[in-house]
Amino acid sequence: MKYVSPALLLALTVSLGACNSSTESTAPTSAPATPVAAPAVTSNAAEAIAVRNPRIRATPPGQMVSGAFMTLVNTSATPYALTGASFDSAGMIEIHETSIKDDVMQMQQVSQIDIPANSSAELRPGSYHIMLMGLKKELTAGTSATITLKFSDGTEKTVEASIGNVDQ
Ligand SMILES: [Cu+2]
Repeated sequence: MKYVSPALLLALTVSLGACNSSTESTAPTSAPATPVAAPAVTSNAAEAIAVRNPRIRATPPGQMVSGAFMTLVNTSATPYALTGASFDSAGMIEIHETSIKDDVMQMQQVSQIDIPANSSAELRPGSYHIMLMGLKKELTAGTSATITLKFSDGTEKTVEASIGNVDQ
């Protein structure tokens, strides 16, 4: 006849209990995993658009107009557009597109310049530019000035543009 001492029985029970408890605590939770939410789209034009090489054509004394040029790089998957700008010493600002018609170079006002998703828009002489009119002061080569860009989503971005002889 086998004899199991009560002490051993107790030890076994405790040990089993401990084992069970340990197993429970490490068992995976039966609750369904919370689906990972897609990251919120926090992008706006001011953050998504990088302004490269902003430059403004220097003006000789007495000249009241100039142009601002730059490359607008859209680093996002959302299309944006440049819809306007402000410049302290300009009385009036328009967005223009230069084109050649019947061998005559002409400028035309446009409502905006599209900056497609993951692409860029080029503002350069002979093409799109920001026309600065009614200048209240001379724009001296070698200096710089701030210009504020306005985008289609209502955000704005102020950049420091170099003033000089803009050829392209
Ligand atoms: Cu113009």
